[in-house]
Amino acid sequence: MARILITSAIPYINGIKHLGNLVGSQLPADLYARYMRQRGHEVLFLCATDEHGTPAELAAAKAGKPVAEYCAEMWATQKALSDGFRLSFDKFGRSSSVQNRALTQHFAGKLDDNGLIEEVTESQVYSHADGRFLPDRYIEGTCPNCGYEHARGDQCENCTKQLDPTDLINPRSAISGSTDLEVRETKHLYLKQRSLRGQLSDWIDSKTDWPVLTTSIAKKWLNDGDGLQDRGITRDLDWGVPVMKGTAPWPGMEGKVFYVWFDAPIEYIACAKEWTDADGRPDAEWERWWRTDKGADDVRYVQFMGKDNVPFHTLSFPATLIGSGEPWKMVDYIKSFNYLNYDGGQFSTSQGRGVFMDQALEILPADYWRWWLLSHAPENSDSEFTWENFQASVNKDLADVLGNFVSRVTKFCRSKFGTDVPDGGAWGDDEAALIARLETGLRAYETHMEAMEVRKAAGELRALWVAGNEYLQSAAPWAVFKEDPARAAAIVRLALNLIRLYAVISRPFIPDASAAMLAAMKTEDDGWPDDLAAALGVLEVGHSFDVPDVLFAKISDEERDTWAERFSGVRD
Ligand code: B3M
Ligand code: ZN
Repeated sequence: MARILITSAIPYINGIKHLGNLVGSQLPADLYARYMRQRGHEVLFLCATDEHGTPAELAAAKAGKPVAEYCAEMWATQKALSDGFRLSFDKFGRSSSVQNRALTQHFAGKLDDNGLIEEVTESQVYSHADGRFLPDRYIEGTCPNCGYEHARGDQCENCTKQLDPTDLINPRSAISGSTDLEVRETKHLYLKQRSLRGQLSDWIDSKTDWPVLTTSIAKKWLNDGDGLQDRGITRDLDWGVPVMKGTAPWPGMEGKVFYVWFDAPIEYIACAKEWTDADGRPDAEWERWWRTDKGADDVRYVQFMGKDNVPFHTLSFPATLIGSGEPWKMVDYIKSFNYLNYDGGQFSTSQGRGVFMDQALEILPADYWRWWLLSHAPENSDSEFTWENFQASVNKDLADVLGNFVSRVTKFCRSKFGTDVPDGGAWGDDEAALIARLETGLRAYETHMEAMEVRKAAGELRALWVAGNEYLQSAAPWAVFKEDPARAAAIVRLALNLIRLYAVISRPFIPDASAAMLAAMKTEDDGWPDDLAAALGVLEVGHSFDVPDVLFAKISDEERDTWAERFSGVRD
């Protein structure tokens, strides 16, 4: 038995997440956590909301609420939705927690002690009307290159030219529209990442088993062009972790906060502390997951995230951990994802384009989405959600293959033998062939799950469902019954046990359907089927069962068209 620490990238607080966000980190992380628990490992699965930074402030302003209140409400909303999708976090924390505040300040202090922090004076745009410094992307103006009138201070969206706010013609605040702007001097803390370059490079080189997507992004930032840059870790904002050196004030940094990307990954650690603090357990409990001097050296730590988050997890956060000089657990494996697109374009939070987590659950239960999203996870390339494809997968895989198998077997048994596992007959060559096929498929499924090859795992699971259907079709107990009822009973006995097997092995993908199947078979998941033959004999002669309600309803063309229409525009 191993100990596995699993974190998902922590979703930003500024609104409800779309299905592209979900499949890019939280959902595959949940799949892996569920599987590893089922295999008997000790798992700690953490996620949280990422609550600091300008987007949080602006979203709160738009909602007309104080930012702390907005974040608390949105945390509750996101928590309810992750429960709705059956994301099995051991703790869904908050980066604004007192634990994260203390740890973030602690890390900054350690980095400073180790000579890795530098004070830099820079000039930044201050807006009198807004009473604040403006981050580059909240300054708008005309692009000097192409004349586009809504260019942002960091980049022109129209011609893609990288800009400085001072390049803009007629600059104005993107928040208030005010042109009453002034360039002021301000002081910030920089983390001297360049001096950690050698250590980071060695560490990344030691990760020979990482997915190409992860390693290629890490190496690009480490080596390309200017390479690793020192990084500003403070901001002139009101909302965030106040800049302190440990528990001491930081002279000259009053009123400033840490940059959201500095404190957000530290929340992975703080979240473990939130988890134990909530239950009043000692620090030793979370430290055994995070401190290599307190037992975490035998933890396997796996992170899940979208590809845009990879540089922060392969360079910035490791720089914080290494630079602290303390024995923190470093990540062992980073599973990263490409993007899921929506019907010919991109999912977009700011434009409200695509299907969002709350809307998805209004339409259909979680398992339908979990199955489609995971079986189409954007692993090796971007993938695309279309309503046709969603309908086809649900109807075929879930309704025709799995759902139909369960309903056919249980109904046939009820009509011919009643609702107890029937006695009689014996298994022969067909059953031996099926079991051999299942044995091969199940071990392949396990291999893909271990390796976090999500699509391959889904494909193998589907193939296992198909094998059962094909067996049932060719064994044809309904035909055999007339001549040889005992033989039909033997077939049904195997098929009923297959329902149980499917419930157990499908649990990580479709936990609710799995629970419904186990309840109908009046049985439990009592462990992974390491011994397949034994697992297919758990439901013994005389064991009673129920015919379950329809597990998966088919999506009609009309529903598909209605939803496609409903989600064709933007969300209000
Ligand atoms: N919140 C970015 C995102 O939502 C960011 C991830 C933080 S992981 C520490 O994609
Ligand atoms: Zn331009």
